[in-house]
Amino acid sequence: MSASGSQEFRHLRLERRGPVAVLIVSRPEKLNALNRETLEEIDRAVSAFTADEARGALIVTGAGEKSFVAGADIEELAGLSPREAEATSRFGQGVMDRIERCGKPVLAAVNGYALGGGCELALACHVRIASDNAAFGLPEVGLGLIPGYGGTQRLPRLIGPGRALELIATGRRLRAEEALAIGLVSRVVPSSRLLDEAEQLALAILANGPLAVAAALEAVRRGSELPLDAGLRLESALFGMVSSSEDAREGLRAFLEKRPARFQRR
Ligand code: CO8
Repeated sequence: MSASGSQEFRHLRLERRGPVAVLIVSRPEKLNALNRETLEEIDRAVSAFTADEARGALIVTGAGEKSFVAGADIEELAGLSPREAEATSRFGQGVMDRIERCGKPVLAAVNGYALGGGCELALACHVRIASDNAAFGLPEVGLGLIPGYGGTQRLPRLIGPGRALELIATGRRLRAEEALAIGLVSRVVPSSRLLDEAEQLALAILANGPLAVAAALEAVRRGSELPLDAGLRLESALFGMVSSSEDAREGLRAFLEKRPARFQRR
């Protein structure tokens, strides 16, 4: 991620907080809705983050205090043929997949409306924390559509099919406290504290062995698609792999020597 990164984007801002990158979706006049160009920019920013060895974690948030991302851009959706709609859905799903598979922790700091594609963007992140004014929902059925950026698949895996179907079929909006109660987010904090809390959480993750964190992300992601016995085998295989790293040797030695570990990502 270059120092002049933010100049490369029209609808994003990129900031750095030490080892943490912050991607701010910024189309405030449209409540940060995802048009095609914004999705493409997110894709580029995530791939730059993935390649950037100096940045270990990414926070995704929205500009302003009102909205994280208010969905896909409805004006653009209205002009799509069925074939284009399917292709757009596949493209958006690919962007979300690349976030989920980037190998480093991605945290959504949900600072207001996370509706439709915005909720799906948050779902593709590994950790979600919300400000107390956040509102979540998959309102697509109210537009005569269904979620198309992974919502019908990731929401049930996260909160269970019964609750997910209720939310998807009614399209109703839920506030931060309810999102916390059903496990859609793991923390709710005052709006003014949101980015600091997300950064603290990112730094707490970064204090650990990066190869171990990457293996844990992979175990949880791939394991959620496997039967239990295959998931357990995957866990053991990754455990064996991580155990052979210098970082694992250093982590164990540091504990025994009663000192903090110095992980080197190898
Ligand atoms: N797309 C385009 N423009 C939007 C969107 C959006 N999703 N959301 C808000 N805006 C625009 C408004 O049109 C308005 O623009 P303008 O000032 O030019 O009229 C501006 O942002 C401000 O919005 P509001 O005046 O509506 O602000 P309010 O505070 O009154 O309301 C809401 C805020 C409740 C968030 C309201 O804007 C709203 O309901 N937005 C739409 C939410 C929604 O339905 N999202 C789901 C969209 S569909 C989707 O995400 C599908 C994803 C999968 C796609 C698959 C590919 C084919």
